[in-house]
Amino acid sequence: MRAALTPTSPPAPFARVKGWLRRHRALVDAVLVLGLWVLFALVAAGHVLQLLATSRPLPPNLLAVECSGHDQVGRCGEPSHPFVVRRGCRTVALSASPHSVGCMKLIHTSDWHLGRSFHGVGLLDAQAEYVDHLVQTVREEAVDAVLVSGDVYDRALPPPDAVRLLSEAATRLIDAGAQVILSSGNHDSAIRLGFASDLLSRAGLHIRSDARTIGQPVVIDDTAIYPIPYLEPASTSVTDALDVTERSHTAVLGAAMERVRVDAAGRGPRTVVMAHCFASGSTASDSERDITTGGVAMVPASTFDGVAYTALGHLHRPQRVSGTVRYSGSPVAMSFSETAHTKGSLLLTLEPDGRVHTEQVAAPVHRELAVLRGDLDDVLGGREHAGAESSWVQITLTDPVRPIGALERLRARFPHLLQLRFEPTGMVRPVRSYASRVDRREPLEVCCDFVSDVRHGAEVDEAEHELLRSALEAGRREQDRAEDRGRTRRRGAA
Ligand SMILES: [Mn+2]
Repeated sequence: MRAALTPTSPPAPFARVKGWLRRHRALVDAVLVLGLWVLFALVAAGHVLQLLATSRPLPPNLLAVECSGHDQVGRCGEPSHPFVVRRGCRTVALSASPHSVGCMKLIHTSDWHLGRSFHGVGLLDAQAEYVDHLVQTVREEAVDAVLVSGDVYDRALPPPDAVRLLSEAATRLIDAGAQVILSSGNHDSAIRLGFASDLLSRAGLHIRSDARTIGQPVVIDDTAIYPIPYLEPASTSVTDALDVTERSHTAVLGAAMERVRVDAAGRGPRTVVMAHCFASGSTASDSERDITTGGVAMVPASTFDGVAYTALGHLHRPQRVSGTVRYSGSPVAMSFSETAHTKGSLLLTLEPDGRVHTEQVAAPVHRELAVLRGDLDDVLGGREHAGAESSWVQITLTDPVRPIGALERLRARFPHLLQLRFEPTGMVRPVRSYASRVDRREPLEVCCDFVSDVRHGAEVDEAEHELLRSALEAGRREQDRAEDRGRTRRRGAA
């Protein structure tokens, strides 16, 4: 046979294995099925273990917010584990910080001026509306901290309603998941605002009004926030605390920032400063109490170099001084010069490398402002003024002769008329009274003009200007001190 002629070649190992497999088919099938089952069981057990280790029941009040391509971060308001990180359908952490997905969210606001009135009308309802909106924003955006850069109250001795509103605001913001950081402004009483601040900071309300604490940040995860209270250069407690001899805003803020930079050098890139001052390159409104005069109180924007973001207060118009130095502006308008402002807060998103994105979140408008000008008949009859009927209105009448009963007639159409002014046009310009000449002008400007007037027009020089400024400032501080001692000059008080 042909087969017998060629020697039988030994079967290849593959063929031998194949043969063996064919003979033991039942055994092979059993092993394969068992192996698959074991693998499946291991994977399943791994998942179950991982779920047991990381997944907890979701809090009912969870607010999930998309933060990156993979994870969602929400807040549940539980103090022990404020963050909930979800990956797919799993809860992967209950205590992780939002940094695990790269974002830290802050709200920058300032100049609440709680207790302020506007031409005799209290602004507390408007301010309470802003607080409601702020609490809602904190929840919706999962905000980590709310920064209020000074002028929390309108005056050293705030009215009881204003104190109640601040107390409620802090509680509600903390309940919504944010820490609250307040620094004092030139309107606040540092001591009064700073009451029990060490104790309150344990609950998430950080009040900084003492210059001696400058350089000690409020730390939230790896973000260091340095509140700088308003620094009055004429106050020895300020200059002593900062160890400076030169009594200027630039000197005291420069020394404060030096302390901040020393501490920040040992920390990560997420550093934020809060300050209350007049930075050069910014624009004032009519409702800020003067801390500036002839540039003396202006602080160069470069003072704040070296930190990721500077949250300024004092000016009521929202504005940008440089890319990372900004004013949030006041959330509520306090003068007719602010009619065109869009009021609100700044929502900051800090990236892990310290880059900051800012976005203005508009505040609710309690009542619009309107500024009208013209003859009485034009103002009363003008169809274009229909929108102003529900607004707080300032009207300037330009009739050559002051019309009789103008206020009553205007009030019938504009029930929220707050200010009526007369600027008659025509051949004869009546001599303006002192009251109208000094209306809406800063006291320092009036004093300087007075000096110049009695000197037959010779303007005040820089030294005289500075002298008048410090005299006025001393008077204001003395008035604050008098209020602090309870000796307010109330009508009828002994
Ligand atoms: Mn202010």
